[in-house]
Amino acid sequence: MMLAAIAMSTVVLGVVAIVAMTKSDSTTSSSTELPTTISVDLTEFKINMSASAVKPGDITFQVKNSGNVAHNFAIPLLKFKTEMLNPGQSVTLVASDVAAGTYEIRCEVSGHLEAGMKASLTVSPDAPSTNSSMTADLSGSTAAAMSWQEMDKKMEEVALKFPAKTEGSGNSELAPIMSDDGYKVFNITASVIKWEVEPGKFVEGWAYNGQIPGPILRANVGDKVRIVLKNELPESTSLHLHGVRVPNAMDGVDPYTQKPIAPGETFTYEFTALEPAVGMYHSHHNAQVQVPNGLAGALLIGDWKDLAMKTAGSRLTDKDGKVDQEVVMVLNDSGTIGLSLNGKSFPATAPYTMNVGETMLVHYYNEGSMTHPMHLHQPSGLVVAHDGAPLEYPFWADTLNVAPGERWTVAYTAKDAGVWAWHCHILTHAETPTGMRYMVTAVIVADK
Ligand SMILES: [Cu+2]
Repeated sequence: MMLAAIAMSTVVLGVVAIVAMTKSDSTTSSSTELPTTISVDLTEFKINMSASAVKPGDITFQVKNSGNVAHNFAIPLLKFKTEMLNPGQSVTLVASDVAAGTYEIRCEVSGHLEAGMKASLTVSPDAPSTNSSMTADLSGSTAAAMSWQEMDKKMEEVALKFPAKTEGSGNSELAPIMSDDGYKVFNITASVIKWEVEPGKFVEGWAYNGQIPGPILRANVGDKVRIVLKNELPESTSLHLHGVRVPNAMDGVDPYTQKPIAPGETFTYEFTALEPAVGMYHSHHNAQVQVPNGLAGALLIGDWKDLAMKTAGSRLTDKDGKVDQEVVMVLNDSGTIGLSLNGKSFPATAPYTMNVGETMLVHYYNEGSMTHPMHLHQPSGLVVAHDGAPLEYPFWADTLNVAPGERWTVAYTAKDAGVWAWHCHILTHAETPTGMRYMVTAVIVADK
């Protein structure tokens, strides 16, 4: 993996984005400069910046709206601006190759400039070193304060912590209770919990049965399934069975197919599993908040170990023609959980173990808001199903784009022993100047 030059904080609620900006015409490019980061706080009616003078080059603006109404952050001379940010929302933007000069900054909401939301940024080779503009709270953005030796040391420290122990883990299999009327019953409670995303970093997670992702539910084709959802959240919710064939009344789309499940209430979803599925269950109410905050899990219908091998035919070099383990990997990038694999950020992600000749079946689930090209370094992957439909023509991929809402099922057969990195290949989702972070884990292959 390469070093990512720009790191971003994902602790914040709301959207996190990185947008490359257009450059100004001037020539004072400074590719050798270390990255400059300026924290910007928007309130009524002020723009506070952690630095007002910086050296020319790329400038990362970490903009937060701490006010009570919508604001944006604009540098008209550079044709540079953020989207409108709602209260509490943050965004990270990069202005590339900013030349020396004085730049006026403003909020573009009508009347806000006049009310005081303006500032000035001086870009000059004589500006103090970028160190002074660094802020302490931003994960991994302290590069400019470090020598390369310190950087190497920090990277090693993080790497050696893997796999770091944290409280809580998601994806445990929930055994159903058989009802008298022949249903497999899954009892699920949605509530807000403290969730340790990475060592020592606790966030407000929204969880099914205290887990992020929620417990894995399994059924066979032909089973009658009942999911009883109790809402202990501070707001209403509903549950959508994404990629699962259900009657319309069980689709979980309030207010159309049901009323919202109010706090304290319980709703029962019932259906017969008619077809194999690599399904998701997730909130469909205020979902842009509830899902990335953690309200999502896997619902697997059918024997996917068998289906995958039948689909693969003779393409895999597996030693006995059987899948040895089946795992679910839920990708996320926003909400309180942020960039993560199965609710955890490196080094708290769980590693996987295999022996040479064994096959691991992975169901990638994207419950986030961005596409993630997932890349496994060594074992070769045969993509066998998309969104729960076995492929007519399985194909090989070592890097696979998983878009929001998609599920891809990949069979990996281990060929060579070693510790093989497994990560999202948008490198700001995997690395920071202080080491690997976020969407990174490893497959440990033993030569047996
Ligand atoms: Cu990614």
